[in-house]
Amino acid sequence: MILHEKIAAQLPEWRERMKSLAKDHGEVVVDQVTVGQIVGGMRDIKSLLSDVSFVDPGEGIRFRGMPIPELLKALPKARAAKMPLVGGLYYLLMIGEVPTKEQALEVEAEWAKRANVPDHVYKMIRSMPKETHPMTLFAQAVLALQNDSAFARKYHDGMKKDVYWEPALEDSLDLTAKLPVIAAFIYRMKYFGQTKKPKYNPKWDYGANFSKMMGVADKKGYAELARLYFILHSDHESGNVSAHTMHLVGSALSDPYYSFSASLCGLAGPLHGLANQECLGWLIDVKNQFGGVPTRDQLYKFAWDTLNSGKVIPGYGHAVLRVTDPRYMAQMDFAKKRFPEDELLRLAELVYDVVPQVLKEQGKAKNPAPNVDAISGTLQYYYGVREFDFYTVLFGVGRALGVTANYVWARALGWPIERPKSMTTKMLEEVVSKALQPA
Ligand code: NMX
Ligand code: MLT
Repeated sequence: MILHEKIAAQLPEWRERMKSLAKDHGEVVVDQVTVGQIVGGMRDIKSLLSDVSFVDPGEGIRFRGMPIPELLKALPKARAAKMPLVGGLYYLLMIGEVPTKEQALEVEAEWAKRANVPDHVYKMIRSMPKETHPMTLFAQAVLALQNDSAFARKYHDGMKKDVYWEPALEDSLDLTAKLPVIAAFIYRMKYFGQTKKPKYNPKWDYGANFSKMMGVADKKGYAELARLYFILHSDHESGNVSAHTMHLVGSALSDPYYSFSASLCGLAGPLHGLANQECLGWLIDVKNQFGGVPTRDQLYKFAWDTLNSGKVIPGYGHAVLRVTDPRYMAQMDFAKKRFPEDELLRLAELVYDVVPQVLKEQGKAKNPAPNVDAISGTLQYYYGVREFDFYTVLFGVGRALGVTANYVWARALGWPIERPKSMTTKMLEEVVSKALQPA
């Protein structure tokens, strides 16, 4: 399979680079750690390595070195589509080169072959209480697939370290192929009571299949959105909760299913992926309170009321970014071209005008600009996916692409189990006292 061949061809050089860094330059100092960083969520400590994507605080994400506008232009497109094939993005994340259309379609064909979801997974989802959150169902479904892990099987049979990446790639392809099917099943079952298994059609690409399986009315429009959505949410370097969880759990040689299920549990937190559900809830609250798009002054007061009640304004702020998230801009651009008059979109635009000012006045958030979640729900809502507690599942389908690419490379380069060192508060206070003593 094409991804296997391409990774195998690149491996000797990458392994040499890693060896040289570890053996010849292991003592070179990269960063220092302050007390503030230890008690402040390890912000900005340069201690992770990933070549799949990088977030520049002043510019935003680059996928394999490519900013979003360049990426959307360069990747091959599905027939009669403006948005790229998701298979092309997966090729780029895994291999680091823009694929030809044939190469992107090879990945798509591989997904079509692997999209069959075992019966016991459907049974398990169907058996859960009706009110179960879709993210719980999604994480459980991924775990239920673990039984079929090639990585776990081969590890227990006794596999050599230098081939770990091969079953890791197999599992990653199987997993990413099944996720849109499982997500669509959860959607149709939970909100419409439909328990039929969705069918993945090999004639269509990943985005088109997802839109058909979801059963939205405007299937063409939604397929375009699905392609864009999965691409934009695929990766955000390695330090965010979902990516780092995948990496950490994977470093114990837990297989991709265990690792990704854990990653999804992190994504389900309201400060991370669940913010997209919270965002749309907040917009709808505004709309309901004012019977439509409010005035600037009304929105200004509503935003302050949110802050004064002790809540965050979802979709705004970021741990790394210090500008408007380019993923927000790409989605805004998509929406403005297709439905500029939509009421919720006009409201989201007004929020963009007002909330950064409110956050600046409050003076706490380091970045008062919107992140990816501030707008993604507005687009889903327009196409009829209005059950907003489902939105984080969509984020999860996309995020799998980046974190599995990182997983495969971590195994290919033989990275060790992750194990940072902790200290006690007393020890930290002693470090501070020592630093304060006159020399
Ligand atoms: N609304 C209100 N307060 C905020 C916001 C916001 N949108 N963003 C940051 N702050 C506060 C933050 O709670 C903290 O307060 P305190 O000192 O009382 O603890 C203070 O500003 C400093 O926080 P920062 O250093 O700017 O942000 P941090 O790196 O700690 O957190 C987020 C980053 C993204 C968790 C934070 O901005 C936030 O809670 N945003 C709203 C939730 C959200 O949109 N999350 C999605 C992020 C993207 N994603 O998809 O994962
Ligand atoms: C993400 O996409 O993971 C979020 O923007 C959070 C982050 O990068 O910290």
